[in-house]
Amino acid sequence: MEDKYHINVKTDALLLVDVQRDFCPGGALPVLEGDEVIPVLNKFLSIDGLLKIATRDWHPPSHCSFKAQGGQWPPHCVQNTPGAELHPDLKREAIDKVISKGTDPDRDAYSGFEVPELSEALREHKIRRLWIGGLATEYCVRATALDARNAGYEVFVIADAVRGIDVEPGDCEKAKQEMAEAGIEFVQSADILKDT
Ligand code: VGL
Ligand code: ZN
Repeated sequence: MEDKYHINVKTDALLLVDVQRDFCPGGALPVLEGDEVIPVLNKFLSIDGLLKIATRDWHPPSHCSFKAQGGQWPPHCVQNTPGAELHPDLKREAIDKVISKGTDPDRDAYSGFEVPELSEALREHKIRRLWIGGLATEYCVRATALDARNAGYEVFVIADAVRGIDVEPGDCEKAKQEMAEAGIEFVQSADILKDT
């Protein structure tokens, strides 16, 4: 196996994007098969010594992205509601840090890098590479991965640990192409975890 698909716990971090109840089946803005990312991500959450950071969409009740305010989405991930919780099947106790985004009522924030705390934590731990999984592929995963790349990180998306919404058919595929063109690699979890 190529070395680059080995996780190096010293300089790599796992970044989980918005693995919340509302983005999973039964939630307010469900992503098809969104919960299927959970068993895959739980394997990465079991890796000792790896820095594990999760973002969560954490909106005030009258967030600008909600339809009542003229936005695109049904109300979702409203602060302190059950739908905003990280999914209970996720190995939540292994997560080192949870970063809330989308908290400003007047601004959407698809990327975790809009919150300075994320870069600060990565810098503090001298992280150089990110393994990213979560929801949704063409929104928050895309925005987070592209920002990470622009910030100079080496970025891998765990291909079987992301799912998208596809508001228009092909949206997900387009986002994947865009990420690939930015130098982001898509890797199957089995190829990463083969010999861990
Ligand atoms: C997201 C739509 C609205 C996401 C967040 O996490 O991808 N998508 N808010
Ligand atoms: Zn949102």
